[in-house]
Amino acid sequence: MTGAIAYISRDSDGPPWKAVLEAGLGPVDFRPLGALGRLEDIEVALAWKPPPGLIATFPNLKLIVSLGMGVDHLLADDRLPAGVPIVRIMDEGLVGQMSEYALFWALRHHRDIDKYAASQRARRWRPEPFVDTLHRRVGVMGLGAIGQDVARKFALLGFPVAGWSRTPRTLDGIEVFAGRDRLGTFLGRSDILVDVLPLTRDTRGLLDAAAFAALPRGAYFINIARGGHVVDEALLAALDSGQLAGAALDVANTEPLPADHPFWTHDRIALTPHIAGATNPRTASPAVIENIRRRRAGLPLLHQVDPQAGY
Ligand code: OXD
Repeated sequence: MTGAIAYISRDSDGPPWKAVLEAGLGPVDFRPLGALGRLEDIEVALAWKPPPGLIATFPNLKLIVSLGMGVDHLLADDRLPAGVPIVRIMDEGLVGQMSEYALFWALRHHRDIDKYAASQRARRWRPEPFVDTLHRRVGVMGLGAIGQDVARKFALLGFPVAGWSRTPRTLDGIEVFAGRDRLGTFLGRSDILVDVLPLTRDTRGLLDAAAFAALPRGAYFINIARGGHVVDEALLAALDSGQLAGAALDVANTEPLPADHPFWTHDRIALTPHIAGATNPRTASPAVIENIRRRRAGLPLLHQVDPQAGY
C-alpha cells in the first residue's frame, strides 16, 4: 500500500501533517480536500468532519484515520465503506490539554475565584466559606485515555475521584461505577462533574433533567466531550434553579453555537469554542505512521474503532 493520503478537513490543507508523515514514511502523495485528484489513488484518508458520502467515493481505500480522538464526526456518515478499518488518533499532547482545561475550571470553581473577582470589583475584603479538597468529590464520565488522565490528575491533587463508564474497569485510587444502573449513584456523589464521554447512540441526551437533579445541589459541570450529551433546556433550568452552581462548556449541540443561543449570555456559563484540546500533528503522528505501516504489513492496528460501539 503506497497510494495517496487524502487529508479531509475543512479547517486547513494540512501542511504540518504532510511534513510529519514524510518524516516517518518518506515522500507521500498528500492530497488536501480541494485537490483530491484521481480518487482511485487514495489509500488512506485522514479525516475531520468529512463531507458525508465523500469517503465512499475512494474505491481503493484501505484505512480511515480520525483526526479527532472522538469519532462521532466520522460515524455520522452512514455511507462509510463497511470493510475499511477506522483508527483514531491518540495524542498525548491533546490528552494533557484536555485535563488542563478541566482542572482550570474545576479549581476556579473550587477556590471561588469568580466570587473573589466580584469582591475585588466591589472593594470588598470578604473570605468565602471554604470547602476543602478532601470533601469536594469529582466525577469523571468516560474513562478512556482522556478520562483516565483527567481522573488521575484530580486524584493527585487530593480530590476524591470517581469515574463512570459503560463497562467495569479498575483504576488505582479511582472508584469506578459502571453501567446505567450505577449512573444515579455516581452523579449523587459528584460535586464537580467532568464529561469526557464519546458521543454514541447510548450517550446522546444522557445529561437530561433527571441527571442534573441527581447531582448534589450546587454542583459544577464541565463539558469537554460533546454538546450532544446535554439537553440544553435541562442544563439551563438546573443553572437557573441553583441546582448547578455553574458550567464550563467547551462544546455545544450545534457548533458554532448560534448567535441567539442562551448559553452566550448566561452568567453561570463559561463558554469556549471547542478549544480544550487541539490535535498536534507532532505528538499525534507517531501512532498514525505506525498504523499506516501496520496496514501495509497486514498487522493488527492500534486504537481501532468499533463502529458498533461508536468509539
Ligand atoms: C476530538 C476533539 O475528538 O477535538 O479530538 O473534539
